[in-house]
Amino acid sequence: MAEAFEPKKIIVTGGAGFIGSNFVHWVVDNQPGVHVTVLDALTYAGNRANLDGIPEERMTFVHGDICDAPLVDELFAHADAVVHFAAESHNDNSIADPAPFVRTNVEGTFTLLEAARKHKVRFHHISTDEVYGDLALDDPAKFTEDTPYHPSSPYSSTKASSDLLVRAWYRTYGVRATISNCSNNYGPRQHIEKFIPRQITNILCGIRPKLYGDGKNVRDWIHTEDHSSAVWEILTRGRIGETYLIGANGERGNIDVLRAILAGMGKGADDFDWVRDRPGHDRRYAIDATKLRTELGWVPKHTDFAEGLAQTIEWYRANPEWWQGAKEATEAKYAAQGQ
Ligand code: NAD
Ligand code: TDX
Repeated sequence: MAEAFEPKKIIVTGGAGFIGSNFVHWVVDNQPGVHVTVLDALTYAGNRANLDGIPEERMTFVHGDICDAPLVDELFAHADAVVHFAAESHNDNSIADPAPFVRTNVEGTFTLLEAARKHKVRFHHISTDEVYGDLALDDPAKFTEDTPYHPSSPYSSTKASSDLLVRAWYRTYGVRATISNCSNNYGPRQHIEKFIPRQITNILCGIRPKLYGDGKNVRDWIHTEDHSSAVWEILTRGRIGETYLIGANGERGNIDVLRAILAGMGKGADDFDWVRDRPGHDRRYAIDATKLRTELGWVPKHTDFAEGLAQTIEWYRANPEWWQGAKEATEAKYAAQGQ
């Protein structure tokens, strides 16, 4: 039977980013007795405005780095639990410049684990299905918790490294830790460097969408709100020392996702450019979330991808001030890479 845990004071690292901010809003909306302290360095991917509207008494925002050991130590002295989202998160950036990925994803996780060990703070680590490498397009298999680690990119190898640190700190020091490895998220407030928002904002700017390689790569899409509810279940009812895969049976080819965006925005099926492939590009990800569903009874709410995508398109259309400032530099960076 899963152990019950009722945290009252949680630290959310990376809470000003895409998934972290959606998680903070979810906690504030769904868990009335919980206070959240966000620790975020506000890198290019973090945005304080992502947390607008949250009442002051529910959240404290700390502008700081997860590698800052004295700061982390001070915050952990007053917390029951940490949910660790902070990371460098974009594969293409990791190929161009891996150094910040090693620092934040590996050293940052190490710094947090040391503080969790000292202050006996419950630790939930947010990771990715990319640690398992990729599957062939014609392979009926999906990733499970027993799939061997086989990361491909600098990004996914640093995430795999951080997972291994968490496992060691659980086994050696008894840190009360869990890990979740989730598939590709979509929804509001995702940085426009990522696939879905890049194409939506390209169309809104009159730029043609860009598809890598042959466009047949498959990603397993999950709405970020479903990721949030799954993380809460694991934090509060998951078994200590365990890993849970999070996914919602959302496998789709990139070209199919792009064509759905084009159709949803009144464009033709071929109104896009083929561009240079990502080096080492993973072919397919697919999650078997049986453990999470059967052990914790979790079910996703956003199972209609067309509806979730339409809402996401609408969010970018309605919030141009959120993304316009970053558009030119993001596209210039891609153009320099032939993408
Ligand atoms: P993001 O890039 O949108 O946000 C990352 C946040 O972390 C930003 O707010 C940034 O300011 C902060 N940050 C970065 N370095 C920091 C540091 N050194 N100290 C403190 N804060 C720092 O990322 P995301 O897409 O929201 O991903 C969040 C987490 O979820 C990551 O751990 C990622 O590996 C994981 N994940 C993402 C996906 C996905 O589809 N995006 C899927 C599975 C897992
Ligand atoms: O312009 C593009 N054209 C394109 O074809 C971009 C930006 C991407 N792609 C392709 C590459 C991937 O096959 O689309 C797919 C999705 O790309 P990303 O949004 O960069 O996501 P991915 O590399 O799959 O990684 C994401 O999911 C797992 C997150 O960024 C990671 O943080 C998470 O761990």
